[in-house]
Amino acid sequence: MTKKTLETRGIHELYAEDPVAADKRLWDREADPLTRRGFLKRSSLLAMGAALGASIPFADKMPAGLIPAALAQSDEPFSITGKEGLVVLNDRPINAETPPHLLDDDITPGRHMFVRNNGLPPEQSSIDVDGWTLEVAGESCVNPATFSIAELKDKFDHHTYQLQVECGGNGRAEYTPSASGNQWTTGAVACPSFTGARLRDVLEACGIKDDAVYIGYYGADIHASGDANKEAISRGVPMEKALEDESLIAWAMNGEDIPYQNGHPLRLVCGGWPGSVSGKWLRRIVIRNQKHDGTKMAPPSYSVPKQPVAPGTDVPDEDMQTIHSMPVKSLITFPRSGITHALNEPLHVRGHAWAGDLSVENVQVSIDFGATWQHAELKEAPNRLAWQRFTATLEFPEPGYYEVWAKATDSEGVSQPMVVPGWNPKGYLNNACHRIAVQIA
Ligand SMILES: Nc1nc2c(c(=O)[nH]1)N[C@H]1C(S)=C(S)[C@@H](COP(=O)(O)O)O[C@H]1N2
Ligand SMILES: [Mo]
Repeated sequence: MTKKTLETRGIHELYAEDPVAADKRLWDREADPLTRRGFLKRSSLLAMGAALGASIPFADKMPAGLIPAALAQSDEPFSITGKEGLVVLNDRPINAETPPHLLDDDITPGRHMFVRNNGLPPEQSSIDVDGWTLEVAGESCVNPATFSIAELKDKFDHHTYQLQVECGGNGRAEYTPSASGNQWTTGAVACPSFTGARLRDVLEACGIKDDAVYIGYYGADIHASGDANKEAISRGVPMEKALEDESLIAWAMNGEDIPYQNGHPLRLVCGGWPGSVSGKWLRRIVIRNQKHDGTKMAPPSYSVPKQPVAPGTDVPDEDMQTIHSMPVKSLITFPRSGITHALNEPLHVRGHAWAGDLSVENVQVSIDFGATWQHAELKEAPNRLAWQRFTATLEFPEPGYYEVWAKATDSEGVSQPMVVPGWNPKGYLNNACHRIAVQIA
């Protein structure tokens, strides 16, 4: 399809026919900041409802093209309620990433946690916490059961862990040729503290048959097309990951309700793996006697080539494998890129490093484009699967333009690459070194 045809067709029409082309068309526009007006021009009523956090009962009476007053007042960059400061990459479905300097807290506050929606979340006003149920079933479940949130809290021990959640596509924007999907730069990662029941305790209470190999989740959100019978996503993890101490069915984040966009009132959290295994608005868990086969389980979703491929290669599904643990990575969260700093004052930099299922062994920083490196101070993680804080004090030889680079190495001796790693068709697993610009005056 030529660019011209893409531009002259209605986005919804195009979504129905060719979602990839439709998505591409939205990203092509990202050169322009996404303003409220821009957002509304291209949004369906469903997406508008999601942005307002409520449906529009008299939608059929709304004049075509009318922008709801709640959203129409300004041409300021569009922002999501409760997520101010995040950069919106897509509004259908809603996806927003966090600038590095807003990830500076040890424990990510709810308002700074990125949002990655594959479809349309349940309407906020329809979420009835007291009436919410979690069903546990599947062919490898001995005694299928349903729990209210109160029952989960009552029957199972409570556990709190700080857990890193990173979207498999974080860093996708750097791949060439470009990969379809949200053009995440560095901000699809967070490490809040989650409280809930251990997934293991709940599964064991329902009985796990000997042939169990996988679990799968289902959430209350629906497909981006608005078709209520189609799931947005239904993924899962092998039994070993599901049974880890840190795999939680969480009802709280940072001691409060989980933010609406992050899966209130209940979500699965399996830290260290692609964020897509941590199901939001959790309604149902199935114990499977085969690899879970829900929406977005099969390649190319969340899969990479089994063998490295040349950029741009068409990789057949059978040559792809599902991503498990995420690779070692780090992010400089202070100072903000682009600052000017005085020559005679040491510069204190800090950030976080994480390594999927592993821990981080060391972090090094460079001010000369990787020619020389110095060790940063690295803290231990508060618990397994949490990110680790690094700090370093830098001195600069003379005024001018510098970049600070950070490079983490995991407990198996594997380091972050300085350039974008192996190209893959969907642009997953970019763990290249993060860098910030510093002017020394
Ligand atoms: N029900 C449901 N769960 C979901 C998703 C979704 O769209 N629906 N997105 C997944 C993906 S791809 C990621 S990266 C994480 C993002 O979590 P967050 O939006 O809370 O940051 O949620 C995962 N869980
Ligand atoms: Mo994701």
